[in-house]
Amino acid sequence: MKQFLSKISFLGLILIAIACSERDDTPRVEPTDVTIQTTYSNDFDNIPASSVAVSIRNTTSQQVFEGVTGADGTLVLEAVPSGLYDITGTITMSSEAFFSFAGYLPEGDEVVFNANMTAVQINTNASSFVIELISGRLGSLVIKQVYVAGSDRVDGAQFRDQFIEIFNNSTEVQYMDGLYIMGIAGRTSNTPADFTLSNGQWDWSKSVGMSATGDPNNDYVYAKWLFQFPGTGQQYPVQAGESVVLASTALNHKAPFTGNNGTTISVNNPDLTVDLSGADFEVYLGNDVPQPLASDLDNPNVPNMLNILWMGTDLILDNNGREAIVLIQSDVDIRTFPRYPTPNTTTIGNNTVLRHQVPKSLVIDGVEGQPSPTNQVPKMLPNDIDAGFFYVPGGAWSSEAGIRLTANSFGDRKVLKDSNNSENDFGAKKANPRGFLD
Ligand SMILES: [Ca+2]
Ligand SMILES: [Ca+2]
Ligand SMILES: [Ca+2]
Repeated sequence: MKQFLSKISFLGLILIAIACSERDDTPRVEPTDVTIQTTYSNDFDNIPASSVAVSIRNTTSQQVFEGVTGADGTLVLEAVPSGLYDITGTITMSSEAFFSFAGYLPEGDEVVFNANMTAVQINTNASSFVIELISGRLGSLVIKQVYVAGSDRVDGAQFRDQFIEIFNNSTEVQYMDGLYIMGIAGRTSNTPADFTLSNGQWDWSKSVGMSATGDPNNDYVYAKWLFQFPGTGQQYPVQAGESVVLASTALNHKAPFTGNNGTTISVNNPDLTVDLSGADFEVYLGNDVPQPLASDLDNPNVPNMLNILWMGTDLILDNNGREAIVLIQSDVDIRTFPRYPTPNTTTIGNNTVLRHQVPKSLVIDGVEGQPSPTNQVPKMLPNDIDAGFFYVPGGAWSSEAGIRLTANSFGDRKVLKDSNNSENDFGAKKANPRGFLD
C-alpha cells in the first residue's frame, strides 16, 4: 500500500514537472485577459457601443467566452487560452431605442448592428481588439424644408420663389432618379357633406368607380399635383447628410429677370426672397399649359421635373400652408395607376381631373402643413405618415419655411429628426435653401 502511494506521488511529480516545463518553454499558451472594444461604424462617428453582446469562439476547441460591453463600449474576458478565435458582436435596438440613439425612426420595428472578425490570433501579445458594428442602410430620404408661404406680394416674389428641399437622412448614398413628389388632394373645408368623412375630408370610397382593395381613405393617398424626378437610375446621387432643392423656378429671385412675355420681373426687397439659381431640379410647364406663367423660365443648367399632374401654371404651392407633400418610390410607373375624381364628382366628363391613387406603402416620407394651430383644415395624411403638422407663424407671404429639426451630428453628418410627426419634427425660420434650423 505504501509502495502504491509512493508510486502515485512519483507519477504526480512527473506530471507537475511536465506541466512546469511546458509553461516555461511556451509562455504564449498562458491564458490571458482579452479586452474587446466595440464601436459603431463611421456612419455613427465610431462612437463606443455599450450593451453589445460579444462572443469569442476558439476555432479549434470551439470553447466560447462571452459577455456584454459596458458603458464605455468595452468588455474584458478573463483567462482566455491562446489560439485562433472568431469574434462577433451584436446589438438589437427597438425602433424607440434607435430613435433615442440617432434621432429618427428606422423603417422596421428594430435595428440590428453586427460586428465580425474571423481567425484572430489571441495570445499574451495580442489581447486587445476593436470591433466595428455595421448595419444595412439606416434611414431614408426625408422632406427637410417646405417653403410654401412665399414672400411679400408687393416687395417680395409672391409664390415664384417656392421650393421643397429633400435630405438624405440615411447612412448611404441615395438616388433621386425616378422618385416622385406629390401634393395630396385634400379638402380644405371642415364642413361635412355626403361625400366627406365626418371631419370634412374627402371620403374617397364615394368616388365614381372606386374599386380599390383595402380602405380607399387610409391605405392610399391621391394626387393634387405630381411630378417625377428625371434620371436613368444613378444620375442624381445624394450623399448621406446632403440635400437636393426642387425649385418652382430655378432662378435668383433676388435679382431682376426678363419673363417669357418680355416683361421685367423684380422684387423691391431682395432680403425677402431666395436665390434658387443653384437648385437641383425645377418644374417647367411652358410646354404643357396654354398660357405659360411669365416667370416660369427654363434654366438650362437645372434639370426639369417630368410633369404628370399640376395645379395652375407652375409648381404653385398653397401660400396658406394647406399643403401635404409626399415623396414616393414606385417600381411601377405611377402614370399607370388607377385614377379617380374627387368624391364630389357625380359624372366624369372631358374636363374632370382624375387623381392618381397611390398606395401609402410607397411613400418614403410625408409632411403635412396647416395655416396655424387655431385655423386647421381637415387632416390630409394618414397618421403613420405624419401624425401632426407644421406651420409658419408668419403665415402666407412671410418668407418663412417649415424646416426639419436637427437631431444629431455624427462627425460631419447631420441627422434630422423624424418621428413621423411634423409637430415635433419641424420648426419655422426664414426660408434658406440647404440651411438648417439651428
Ligand atoms: Ca417653374
Ligand atoms: Ca431647367
Ligand atoms: Ca418621416
